Formats: sequence, structure tokens, C-alpha cells
Amino acid sequence: MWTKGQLTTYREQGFLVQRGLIPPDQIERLRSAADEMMSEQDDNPPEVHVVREKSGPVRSVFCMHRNVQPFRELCRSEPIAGPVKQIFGSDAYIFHSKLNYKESFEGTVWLWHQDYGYWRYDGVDDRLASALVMLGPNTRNNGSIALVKGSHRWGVLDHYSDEITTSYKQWCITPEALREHITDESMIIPIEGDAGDVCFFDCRIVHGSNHNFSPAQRYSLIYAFAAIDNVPSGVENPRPDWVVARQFEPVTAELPESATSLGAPA
Ligand SMILES: O=C(O)CCC(=O)C(=O)O
Repeated sequence: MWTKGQLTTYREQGFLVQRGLIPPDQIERLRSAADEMMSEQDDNPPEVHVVREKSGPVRSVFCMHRNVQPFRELCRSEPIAGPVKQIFGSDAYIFHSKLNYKESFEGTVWLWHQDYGYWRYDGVDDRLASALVMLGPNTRNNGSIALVKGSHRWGVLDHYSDEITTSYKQWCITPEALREHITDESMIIPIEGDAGDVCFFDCRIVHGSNHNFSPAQRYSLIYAFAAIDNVPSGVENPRPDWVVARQFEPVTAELPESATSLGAPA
């Protein structure tokens, strides 16, 4: 559970990093399950969806939170679900989840974007937040995520659909909007860390990450949560279930009443 100060920092910056939140034995179980999902795909649960780089290695593994036990367990545990419920001031469900893997020397960029730049087309409002759990070292050289502090207050910037840069069709912020808003390199905050560190971030924060040009693989696990009553609606061509979960099971961490009344959601 967060203190009032942590919740205030999250609301001001649009993100909060907690070091060593997940213990090494749990990280070990997550890593083994992740490696299994990446290598033995024929046996994966049917909803688990793998996306590969153009050059072959796995880029993302979606939807392990439903039936792959270590992933299911983690997103419902107090260290992760507790702060999320405080952020929303309500219960939450998993909107989507993915392991973003970057193979050494081959893992590719995530261009600058705001998650809500495309999630808004899924028929949800902006009461969404993510928890990025590092399952190994995340460094500038292996392509750790970078965030622009305070950018969650900029509104939704102009996005376009990039289908050229990587193997994954991605909604990205236009270069014109980037030049207008990110006017100094010091605004970019690299989030480096080790296994067990977690970065919680707002769905409107501008973020991205670089190519992995190091010999070390990068493992980042991202759970995206939505407030329990923020369910997709009114969309003509809904995206598939592996990327927009349509199961609204509440996360189960129990919180005392005092935890959700710390401050009104932004
Ligand atoms: O894995 C990363 O480095 C960034 C991923 C990301 O921005 C996203 O999944 O929205």
C-alpha cells in the first residue's frame, strides 16, 4: 500500500518507481514461465499471443495473466494491485498484459506514444494505469523504458499508425507533436533498474524505448489495469481479446478503507 506522499508523487509526475518490490524467488518463477511460453508455444494456453520481431525473436507475449499461474498471481498480489486500487479509488480489472522482451542486439524500439492515444479507440475512459515489472536488468543499452515527466497532463497528442518501423503496428506520436512538446532532452527520464523493480505509470504519460544494442536481453512485464467500471463499449471493430481483455474479474487484493480514500483520482 502506498503512503499519501507516494500517491501524490504519482499524480504529479504521472509515474512512480518502487525498487525491489518483487522478491527474487518470485522473479525466478516469472522468468521460467516466460521462457517456457516463448520456447514451447504449441503448449501455450490458447489466449496467449506471441508477436515476433521481423528478424525472428519474440517481441511480446500477450495475455499471460489469465492462466499462467505466476503471472496471474503477481497482478493480484498486494504490492501490484494495492497501489492500482489506490490510484483509481476503486477496484480494478486487467485491461491487458504483456511481456515485452528485447533479444540481445535485435530487440527493437517502441516509438514515443501515450497508451491512451490508442486505448481511447477501445471505448474506455482514461482511468487506466500500468505496472511495469522488471524481470531482469533494464538499462539504457538494452532498451529500458523512458518517460516524460508530467506529460500525463498534456492531453492526448496527435498519433498516427506506424506499420514500418517494427513488426508491431503501433500508434505513435507525430514528430511535429513531439517537437512541440519535448523541447529539452532533460525532460526524458530513463527508467533503469533491476529485477524486482516496478514502475507504475499513467495511461496518458508519453513514453517509449530504444533498440537493444547490448549483449543482455531485456525482460519487462507490463500489466495494464482499468478501473472496474471502465469497460470497453460502443466500438464497431473491437480489437482482439488478447490485446483488449473482455473479462472484468476484479483483482483480489484486499485493501483497508483508508487506502482508497487517500486522495481523489486526478
Ligand atoms: O517495452 C517497452 O519498452 C515499452 C512498451 C510500451 O510502451 C507499451 O507496451 O506501451
